[in-house]
Amino acid sequence: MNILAQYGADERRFMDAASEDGLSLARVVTQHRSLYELVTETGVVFAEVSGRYRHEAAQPAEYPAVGDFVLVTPTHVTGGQTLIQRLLPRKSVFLRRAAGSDAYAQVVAANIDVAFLCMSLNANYNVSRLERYLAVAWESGARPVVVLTKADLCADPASAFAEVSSIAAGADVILTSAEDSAASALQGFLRPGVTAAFLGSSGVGKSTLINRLAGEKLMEASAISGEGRGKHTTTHRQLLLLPNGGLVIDTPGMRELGIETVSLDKSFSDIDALADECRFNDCTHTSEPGCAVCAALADGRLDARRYENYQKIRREASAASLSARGRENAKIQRMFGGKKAMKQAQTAARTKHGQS
Ligand SMILES: Nc1nc2c(ncn2[C@@H]2O[C@H](COP(=O)(O)OP(=O)(O)O)[C@@H](O)[C@H]2O)c(=O)[nH]1
Ligand SMILES: [Mg+2]
Ligand SMILES: [Zn+2]
Repeated sequence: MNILAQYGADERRFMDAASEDGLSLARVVTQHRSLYELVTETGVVFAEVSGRYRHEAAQPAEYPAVGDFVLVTPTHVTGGQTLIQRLLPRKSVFLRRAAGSDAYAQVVAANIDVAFLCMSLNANYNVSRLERYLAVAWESGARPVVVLTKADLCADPASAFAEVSSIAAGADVILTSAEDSAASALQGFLRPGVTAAFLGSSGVGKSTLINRLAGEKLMEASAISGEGRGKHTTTHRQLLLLPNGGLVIDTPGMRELGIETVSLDKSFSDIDALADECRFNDCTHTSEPGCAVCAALADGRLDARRYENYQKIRREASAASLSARGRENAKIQRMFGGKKAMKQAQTAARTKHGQS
């Protein structure tokens, strides 16, 4: 089997690559700042984006990230380093918003089929945070699966499981602990060519689960292709090929998940259904007359914590889309910028107002 097919490339990816003369297909397995580690049909290579790519990329999310398929100019053409020339369309993308002033979207993982949302049942347990992950995951295009870890550290895992199931409608929920063979429950979601990303706070047990899935037989792409000579690397590869053929992405733990875009109708389908009954189509479910969401909140059908969290996520998502629009305007400003264009515009404006 072609190594790229093992790494999740389907017919469509191969066709995309075949239609581009001189470029070949690759998948990003690790990124260290501007240096990428890629799987290509001849094994693992290090690469950077081309000067043109850098010039044309308008924002961080347009750069390749772990899981992305890219088209590269191979070394036998460049005579030097492999260069990434193009990013192929993402079939799914898990985005977060950077904290602080640098409010750009960041790609956590691309082209994932399953998003394992990991939360531990000890101090990390926080239903509102899970709702936030679910809102982002449903929007990503991947299938969300909730993985509750460290059940052995929880006095009553069954009730935690029930609570999580009640807020995660539409997503599978899996309970794992250090002792059981959790790997087998997760294995059910993985098949050859399927990519799953492990997401969640640092310390919840993502790497532990991945190590269990991988066992001792962690496959190295360079070994498979027989191109391993002198290429031993100490880098921690984020995208891994499992012995059974599935692919997993270990993401660095996130302290918090800043919202970029969300799908509230899927993650809060209960509130979405209530909202259909509100008197006004643009109801914000705060103080409008005839608000079915407020009514459900008042008579206890809707949990106050869940409602507050829904409003919080909604506010963050709309602030994010506003600032994205602001950046778009700033870009247009830059495009029409340049002193000459500005002077021409000023002259035209004065003429129009009869002041010339
Ligand atoms: N008690 C208990 N500890 C666990 C379990 N899974 C992982 N740990 C421990 O939690 C710590 C963090 O695990 P790690 O996999 O590195 O978390 P990550 O940051 O999400 O990748 C390590 O000390 C693990 O040994 C579990 O199911 N039960
Ligand atoms: Mg880890
Ligand atoms: Zn309403």
